[in-house]
Amino acid sequence: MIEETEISPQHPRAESLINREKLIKHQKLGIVALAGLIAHGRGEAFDYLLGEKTTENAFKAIKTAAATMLLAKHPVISVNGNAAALAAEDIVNLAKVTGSKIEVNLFYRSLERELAIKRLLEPLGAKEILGVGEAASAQIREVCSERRRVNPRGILVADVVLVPLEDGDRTEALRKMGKTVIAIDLNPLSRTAQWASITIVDNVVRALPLLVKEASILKNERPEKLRKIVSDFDNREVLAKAIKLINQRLSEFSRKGVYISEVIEIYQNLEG
Ligand code: PTJ
Repeated sequence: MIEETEISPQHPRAESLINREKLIKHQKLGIVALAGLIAHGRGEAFDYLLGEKTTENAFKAIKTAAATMLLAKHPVISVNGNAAALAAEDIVNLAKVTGSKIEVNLFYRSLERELAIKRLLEPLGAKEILGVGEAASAQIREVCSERRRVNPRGILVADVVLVPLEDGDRTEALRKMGKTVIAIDLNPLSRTAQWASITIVDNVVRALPLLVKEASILKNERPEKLRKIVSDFDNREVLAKAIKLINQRLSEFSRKGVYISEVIEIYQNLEG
């Protein structure tokens, strides 16, 4: 029996605390790596700086990602512990809408964790989960971690790979193999964010449902329209805007001293 801390919906940071509890629960269930909790904390810090909402800039990347997945021949959604814990249902729905395969690919690889993720996704309607155990029989030599082990019918032959939040060097290797990589990463400065073809600088919790929605809308559009969305997209601009947003917000708050509006009001009343 896994004990869960009850979060009051009245708590000003209820949503953030609920997501944190999800991570803790799924860590105890053997789905999230211990380091996944640290990774989540890093994400939370960037989310704070970005304003904890999907920006117009992120939405542009989401729309382009949806169009890219719909145009792809072999799209694959790569799933790790954190993504499974935070957005299992959205991952399965996205796979259905875009005709993508789902492949488990872990940094802290163990058969137990792969099976636990498979058991989480299958009851939600996932048809086939690639990358579990011996099925990940191919290797991407350029990748320096256990993430190098991939399925020969999945990531190895994919033309488009979606990587919701992850570490380091794999995106670079996949790009160098000629694949289009869509990353969801709250840190616009991370190697993954910088190397991706399309970087969605947003929380997977907000970005994935929007990606499912956009893909459902765009599914009925003609390929020319989808191709136009993709060709109009500039990832460097998206990254620059995300960094600029953090910069602007920090400059503004450093000028005011505080950023919570109620606190500003109290200070102003005291001054008045
Ligand atoms: O499940 P495994 O074994 O594959 O391991 C997964 C983790 C996440 C532990 C592993 O990939 C890792 O160590 O990742 P990093 O290096 O901590 O990088 C995670 C990145 O995701 C950081 O740039 C975070 O800012 C970002 N991030 C964390 N939570 C979220 C996020 N981005 C979007 N949404 C989030 N909820």
